[in-house]
Parts: sequence; structure tokens; C-alpha cells
Amino acid sequence: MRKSLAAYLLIVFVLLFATSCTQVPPATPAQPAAAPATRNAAENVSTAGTLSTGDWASPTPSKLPPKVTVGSVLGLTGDIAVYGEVQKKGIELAVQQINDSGYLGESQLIAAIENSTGTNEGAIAAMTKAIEDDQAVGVIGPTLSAEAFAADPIAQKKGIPVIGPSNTLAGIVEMGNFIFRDSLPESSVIPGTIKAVVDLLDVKNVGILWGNDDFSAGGYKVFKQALQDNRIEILDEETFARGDVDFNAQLTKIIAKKPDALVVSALATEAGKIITQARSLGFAGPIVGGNGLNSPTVIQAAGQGAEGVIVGAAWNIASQAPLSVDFINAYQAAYNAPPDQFAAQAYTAAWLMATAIRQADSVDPKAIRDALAAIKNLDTPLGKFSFSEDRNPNHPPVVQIVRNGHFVLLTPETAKN
Ligand code: 1QQ
Repeated sequence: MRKSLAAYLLIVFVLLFATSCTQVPPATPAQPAAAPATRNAAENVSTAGTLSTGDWASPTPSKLPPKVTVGSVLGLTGDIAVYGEVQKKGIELAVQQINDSGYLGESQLIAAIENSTGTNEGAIAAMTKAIEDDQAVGVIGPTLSAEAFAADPIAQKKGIPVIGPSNTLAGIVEMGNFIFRDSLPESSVIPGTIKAVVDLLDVKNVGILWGNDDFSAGGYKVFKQALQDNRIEILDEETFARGDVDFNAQLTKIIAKKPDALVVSALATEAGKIITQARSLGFAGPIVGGNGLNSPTVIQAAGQGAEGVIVGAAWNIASQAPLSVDFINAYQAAYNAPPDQFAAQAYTAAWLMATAIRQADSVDPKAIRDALAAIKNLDTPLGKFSFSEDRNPNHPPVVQIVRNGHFVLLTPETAKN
């Protein structure tokens, strides 16, 4: 009798324990779980690999096909390969982790990477290929806003969700209800950058050099508004074309007006040359740039001249967000180089897409779109991440300055030489 009571108690205990272990939380999308809880949950269900972001509280999907393809439309050749190459690495790292950890259950995520070549025609061809040939249920990309304006309408028309990992101009999400971005728009970043420059570096007037490509021209407009809002005088404005290599004429004119700072709205390739030439012409003051300058290749190209360059960003490598630290370590281990902001945003975009697929437990692009739209307070390397009502990212920006060859956070200390 006593034996059977003991056996009964043992069974009750085992059952209670088992239920508490396998308890499936409600299928609400992206519960605002605290980072450590999320990571512990991840460790429980993991099979292998470094774990990272994701909504581990939602049930493991069971209705997905063996393979789910997400397209990536990236500029892998030409002048914007400095962005596209690291975006590819970020996406491939995320996909590896997603598959190693069983985040999509029995289903494997495939990243179909298509080269947009940095041109509008290339982006249209790559987007079409991703959707029609690769049968992508969602697309990450394209790299440039200009490419997005050309190619995203194809996805919108077909009802395929897109996450722009580096589109920062106005008008991106306005293309339609299937278009998202996890890159902070320039309008969310530049005003704070200019305010910090005014507060910490006592800048009262500037000269502006801006490019005629869509990104640089769009960024220029945001800079101009922010400068006016902060009552900074614009002493001179000069322009250039994408692909130009000699900026001496424009810089000579600007520097002759003795501005406190130089504002540069440019893509990375031109920015590296502009900074080098401005320093050669004797300009020693702060150089303030937009998202195009967020690539460490700008620092490599300009060398010592890059010291004192100030750039607003969505992410800095000093971030202490736990999933950012995990991401940096995993990226460094995989590629033997530190990630940059573009890699962090592309990596996060892949996890966001996988999270929506997991939560939808479906490859129906409309269901994935709806799950993306519902993502709120998800722990990611970019910090707590939400899509706002209009499918823009919602998280705070940072302001960086180049010190000793690296982007560090702009503070009263780092602002001083
Ligand atoms: C855009 C950008 C570029 C700098 C991306 C590489 O922000 O085109 O919107």
C-alpha cells in the first residue's frame, strides 16, 4: 500500500515536472520577454550552435515545408559591395544559427542571395529572380534606397514581404503594406547627430558637400532641415556625381569660407576620397556624415584623416545589449573580422523574417507579413526591436565619432581630441 502511494506520488511529480518543462506559451507574437529569459528558453530548445535573437517563447512551428526560402537582394559588386558583402555575411550567419538551433522546427531556412549590382535595373532583375525563380516567401534587401524604389513595387504587387536592411530615405515603407525596414531612416538619426555636434563641438556654421545619387541627395535634405532647426549657418553648398574621384574644386571653395564643420552626404566610396582630400587641403575640423559613412571601409580609405569624422547610426559595436555582444562574438568567430552596422541590421533582418515565419507557422507570404507587422519588443542585436504602425523600425539611434581608427560613441570625452 505504502509502496503504491510512493509510486503514485512519483508519477504525479514526474507528470508535473514534465508539464512544466514542455509548457507551450500562448501563440501571441513576440512577447516582450526579458533578454535573459529569452536566451535561457533558447538554450533549452537548442540543439547546437551559438544562440541569438528570436522569439523562443512562441511554439516551434510544425506545419512548414522541409525548406523555406528567403531571398536576399544585395549589392555584391561595384561601388556598394562594401555594404552588400557584410550584409551577406550577416544574413548567412543568422541563417546558420536559425537552422542549427531548430528555430523553424524540422524546416530549413534557405537564403537565396541575388546580386543587385548596386543599380536599379540589377535590383529589379534580382528581385524578380528571388520571387519567381527562388520562390522566396520574403525578401531582405535591396541595399540602396534607390534600388528599393525600383524593385520593391514588384514584391508589393506580388504580395511578398520585404525587409529593407539599409534603406534610410523617406518614402520606403510608403511603397506599400508589404514593405518593412529595420534600418533607421536618416530622418530619425540625423537631427540627433546635428544636435550632438552643436552641443559638444560648438559648431556654428558648416559647408555641405553632397552627391546627386538618390541616397546622398535625400540625406542632404534631411541634413539641411536639421541644420536650419539648430540655427547653424550654411556657408556654402557644393555637389558631385556618384563615381566622381576628384572633389578638390568643391572642397577648395567650401574650405575658403572657413566653416566650423564639413557636412558630407555621400556613399562610402566617395566619402573616403572626400575626407582624404579635405584633410589634404588643410581642413582639420569635424566632418559630419550620414548613413553612407557607416562603413569601416571609409575609415580604412581615409586613414588618419578619418579621425574626428562624426556619423549617426542605428548601432555601434560598443552596444552592451546582450544579443549584440553575442552577435559580435559569433560574427568575429565566423569571419575573423568585427561586424559593422550594415552586418548587424542584415543579421537582425534575417532573424526578424525567421521570427515571422515561426510565428505564422506558414509559408503564406500574407501570414508572414502580418506576423512581421506584429513584432514588438523583440530582443535583437539592435536592442529591443518593434515595427511601428507604418512598418518602420522603432529603436533609438546613436552618434559616433572616429577615434584611433574606430567608430566610438560620441561623448563629451570622445568629442575632445
Ligand atoms: C540608402 C542608404 C545607403 C547608405 C545604404 C548602403 O542608407 O540607400 O538608403
